[in-house]
Amino acid sequence: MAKKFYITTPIYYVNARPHIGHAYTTIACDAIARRQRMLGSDTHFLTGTDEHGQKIERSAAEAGITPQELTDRIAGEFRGLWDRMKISYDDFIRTTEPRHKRGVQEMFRRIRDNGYIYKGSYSGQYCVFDELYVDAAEPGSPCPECGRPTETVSEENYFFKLSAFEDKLLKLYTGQPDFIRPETRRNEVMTFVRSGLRDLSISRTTIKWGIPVPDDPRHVIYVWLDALSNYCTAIGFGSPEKQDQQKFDHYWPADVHMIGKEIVRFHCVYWPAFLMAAGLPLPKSIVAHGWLLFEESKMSKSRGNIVRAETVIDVLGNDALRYFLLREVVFGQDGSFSFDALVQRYNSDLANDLGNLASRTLTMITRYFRGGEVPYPSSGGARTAADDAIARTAEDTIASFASLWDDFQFSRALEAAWGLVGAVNKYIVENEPWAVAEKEDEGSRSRLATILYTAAEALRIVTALAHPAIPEATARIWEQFGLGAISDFRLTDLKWGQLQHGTKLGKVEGVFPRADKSTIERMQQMEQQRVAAPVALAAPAATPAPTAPQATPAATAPATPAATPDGRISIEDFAKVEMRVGQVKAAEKVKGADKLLRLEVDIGTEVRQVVAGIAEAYAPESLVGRKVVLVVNLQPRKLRGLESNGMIVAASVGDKGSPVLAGFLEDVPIGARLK
Ligand code: ME8
Repeated sequence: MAKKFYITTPIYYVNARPHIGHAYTTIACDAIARRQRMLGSDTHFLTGTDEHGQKIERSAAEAGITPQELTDRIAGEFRGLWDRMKISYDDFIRTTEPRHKRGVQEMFRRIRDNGYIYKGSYSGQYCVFDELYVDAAEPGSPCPECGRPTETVSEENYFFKLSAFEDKLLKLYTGQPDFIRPETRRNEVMTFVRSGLRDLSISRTTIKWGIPVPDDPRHVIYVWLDALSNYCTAIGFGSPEKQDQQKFDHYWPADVHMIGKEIVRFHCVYWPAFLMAAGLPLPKSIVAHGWLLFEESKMSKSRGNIVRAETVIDVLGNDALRYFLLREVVFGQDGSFSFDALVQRYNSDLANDLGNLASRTLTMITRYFRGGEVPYPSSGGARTAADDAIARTAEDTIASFASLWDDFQFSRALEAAWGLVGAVNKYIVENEPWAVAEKEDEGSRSRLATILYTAAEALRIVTALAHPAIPEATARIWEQFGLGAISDFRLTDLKWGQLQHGTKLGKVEGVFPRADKSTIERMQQMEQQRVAAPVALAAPAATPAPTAPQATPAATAPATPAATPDGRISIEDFAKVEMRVGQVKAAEKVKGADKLLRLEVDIGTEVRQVVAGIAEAYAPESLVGRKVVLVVNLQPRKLRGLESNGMIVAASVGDKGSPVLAGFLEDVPIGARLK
């Protein structure tokens, strides 16, 4: 029976749109899952979205929509992006689905029935951003994870007896050293647990947007118990159906939970403790990678320094993004993203090294051998030590690639594979098959056959190894080899000499067109346009651009972009937005909302009530009499029970996106339209 392999990404919060930080984890899992499938494992790859909790509730309120509307919209964006990126997930779980709710309640029940839940009262600090209870902190103290001020919560809660698991957890970390990877994270976790664990509040009464505690619906279940349980609920935990239970028994425990380093504590301390308390087996390993940095700090929505995956995949294709992230970032450590480094890596490793090897090897076989068939290598006089050296390097590469990849060292595994690419390119240059091809004698024909067979066989091996990392280009090279669908190939069989002579090549085409300076400019422009025109969460989701085109042959210009992938719109589209000059007649704070002001704005034909999120930047009295720009034809929406009829236009400035109102240097009449 095939070995089962179950791998998960974190489920991403729906308070922000996906960026390449999220794509990084998802790509790493996708690459691992693809290799497992090629090894013949019965693979299950889960991803999804985390949709409950105070953070989501607040993001929805700020956007003036219901939590359900927000979660539907952003979950759709995550899923849509993974589909465009051809992520091979087997299941996508949303924590608002009934199958999840049922499973989380069952998890709670089991932990309670086993005696690990009691009722108590919590009075202390809570970080809404990290959804984290902060022990031994003063009111207003910063969150130890993100530094934001914590909020004081005082409520009756259900508590989880986390303190009962200190010894068991330490035993787990020492007895199963691979449970937390890499080692540095394991050491941090052990230090944290050794310093003592306090019981954990696992319910809230002040939040509505969550899963009710079974038999006590005044409480909703703490968002991290809810979220972590997804790894079980998605594969059938808590379902009354027999086949779901069988599925759970089959796939659980997970082989790999892949996460970013900031959520190690939740996965390596809380999660195994919850599972032990529920009497369930523990995952085999939790693998934490570092952060993707952009402009020297962690790429994140709150810092406003994100890069969208769409920009890269529209311009350079999926493989370019995947290869860059897996090759450039040393897994486990932080790594920097930049458009320059991306294009440099793409040109050197993909367009030059692999792209050239593939196109010249396959083109020469088509040109020099009748019917474009793979020639038969000589075992006799036409064979040289250089041919054998390539065969040996290829065999060594297969072995080292496997051990590095299995150890999550993607960068070094790819480096090893590209070592083979480099060796074969050098071998071709040194053996000059184009010169040998000019001679017609039998010895030269045999030498030519040997050189090109050697190059082609090495190329086939690199293609199979690199497939999980760059699936699209490798699938095309495989087809050009005349070998059919690469996904049907079993990596377990991979060895030197499998390429059959007489294999008829397919049509040979370049796979990685070279990128030039304008490629970087195009990507930068696309990102600048996005920053200049941030789309509020409340706006309808943008229509996703069509899937990135296949890269065009090397001879042509860089991949043609999909229809308006740079986000340009027609003048007709712009004309739909009616912006007018208005004058603020009255302004006041909205009760209970730190960020909102209620304004009355005269737009010439009428006075509009507008609720705007500018209270932290403008005192209400400073606005009266001021001329502002108002989008007047937006559908009205309700914020904190007040109808808002229009949107004030402001620049979003700095890390926090502070609003700065648009205005005019000259005097402009009230009601004038902006065009
Ligand atoms: O934490 N670099 O969700 P989240 C690398 N819902 N990886 C990054 C990244 C960056 N700059 N930014 C995000 C949550 N990630 C919880 C998880 S799981 C039961 C619940 C990736 O939307 C990385 O995997 O904040 C990180 O752990 C995850 O996205 C955080 O996603």
